[in-house]
Amino acid sequence: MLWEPKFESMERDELEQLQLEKLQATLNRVYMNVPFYHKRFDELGIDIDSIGSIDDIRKLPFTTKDDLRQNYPYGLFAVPLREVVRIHASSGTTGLSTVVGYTKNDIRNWSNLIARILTAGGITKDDVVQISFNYGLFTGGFGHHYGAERIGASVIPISSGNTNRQIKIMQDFRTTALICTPSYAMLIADTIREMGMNINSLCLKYGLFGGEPWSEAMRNDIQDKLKIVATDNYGLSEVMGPGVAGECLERNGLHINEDHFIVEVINPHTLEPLPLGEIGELVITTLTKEAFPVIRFRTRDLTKLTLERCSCGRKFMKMSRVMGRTDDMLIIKGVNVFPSQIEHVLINIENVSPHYQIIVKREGAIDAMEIQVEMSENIFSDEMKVLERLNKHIEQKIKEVLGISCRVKLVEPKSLQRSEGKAKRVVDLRKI
Ligand code: DLL
Repeated sequence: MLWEPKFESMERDELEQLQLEKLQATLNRVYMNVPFYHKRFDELGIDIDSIGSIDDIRKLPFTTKDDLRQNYPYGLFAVPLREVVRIHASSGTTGLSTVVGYTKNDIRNWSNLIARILTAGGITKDDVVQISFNYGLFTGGFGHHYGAERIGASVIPISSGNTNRQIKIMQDFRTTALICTPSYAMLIADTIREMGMNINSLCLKYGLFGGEPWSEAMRNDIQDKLKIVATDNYGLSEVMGPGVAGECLERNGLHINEDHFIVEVINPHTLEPLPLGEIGELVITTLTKEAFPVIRFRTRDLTKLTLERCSCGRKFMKMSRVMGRTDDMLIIKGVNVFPSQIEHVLINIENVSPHYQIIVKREGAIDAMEIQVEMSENIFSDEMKVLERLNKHIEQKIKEVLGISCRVKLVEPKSLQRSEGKAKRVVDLRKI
């Protein structure tokens, strides 16, 4: 267990003082050691000594994923490579990958923060933790691994994939906690059902899921099927990896590790900061990272913040589950569409499963959206008439919510590709 009330339950004024000191140290570090920040602050006439309060952070420029790419691979490192003990990178599916580094201290801090989040999610040294995130350049596998060892749990570093083997190991090794993406947890749960295995023959108690967006309905489904308590866990490689924020057992928002990060929510169009409670883009500044500090990094993730008291005793601010990404937004026939809106409609309709894929095409000069939705087993063999009615019903509901029409195609149960990592919900053929 790692429960650090000295930090996690710190009073606000004390916390802000600590944040300010660490922010000043971080600004010095990047100004001295990273030519990119040095040049940018000079160009904008920013004197880092003038940052005398947390609110002054607004005087600083944002850092974007493009800035990281332009400095590929090591341009934004703030220490010489010989002090770097670990390198991770994003997959690079949307362009050149971004590369991040960690010093020994960074790894220690990272492990501690993951340990806190595992503890908040119910995991202790008595647990057998199966880590089914990919081990490799992705931060999910190794990040959780070090944190789970830090609390003294028994770690099974199985990595992702080979679902039947995952389940056998889970049964034979008496796994009590599962750590992976929510979509992989769902695939594991469905596979257990198909195998006809009695879930009570497993010892699972907790699940920590993250790395991609998921809904409350999906949480309920996973909790029911696996008979576990499932918590949400958020992070991104540019800032650290997992370990930025995680839910406690109250399961009502993710506590942000504010002694290591300053978070803001901004309007993604005007770039102005938004008050607590308003939905906008999350911006993160690291306070303790040595090898790869980032200043006001624009995450593109949409969320809102709250300072409401939590029954668990942690006083760190909470962020709501990520509601989507600013770059997830599809513009179809001029209308802004988020995949999460479509998911929300589907979840509230009976006889369809939560598995769907959105395909966007251009027919002539006009955008066309097709949503492929898996039927549930119990309706699959019904008459055509019933299926047609369901089809029309979904199309109508989506039109009500989005204001544009789409084509819904009901597909057979289990026909859409399942994911062992992050699910791919959108196929936009217009870009090809
Ligand atoms: O996905 C780090 C991570 C691994 C977090 C495992 C939690 C668990 P990246 O590959 O850089 O890093 O992807 C980061 O994934 O900006 C979000 O858009 C999304 N994301 C991560 N966690 C969540 C979550 C890891 N809990 C990007 N809910 C982020 C929603 C999430 N989206």
